[in-house]
Amino acid sequence: MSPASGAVQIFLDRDFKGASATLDEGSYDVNHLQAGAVGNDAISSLKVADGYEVTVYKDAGLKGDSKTFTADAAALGEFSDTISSLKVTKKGVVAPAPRSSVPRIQFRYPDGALVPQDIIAPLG
Ligand SMILES: [Ca+2]
Repeated sequence: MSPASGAVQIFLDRDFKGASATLDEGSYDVNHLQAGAVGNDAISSLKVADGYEVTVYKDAGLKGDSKTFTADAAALGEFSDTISSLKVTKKGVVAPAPRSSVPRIQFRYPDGALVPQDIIAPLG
């Protein structure tokens, strides 16, 4: 199944029951969870939309033991009621290649100031 909307749906109870919250792509820290309907150390099941994955962490700040889910999970095992932060990403997205191979051409503004490298380097 897929969430009705958003990339990931989290639930207070196992088997997709109880209070829930829908999350879009991004990172969520303990304060986000505390402000939501589910809360900190409370997630017990979750749904993941096609093309997304969610990495959950036992501690705040995307730290501590972690596990990545790429599909719906009706129970979270040792992660049940422990999750304090999480990250929702598109599945299979890898970090861009290092830029070390980009030619280091330098440009200057008319006043002589060096244009920052990142502005002129091609993406990826
Ligand atoms: Ca925790």
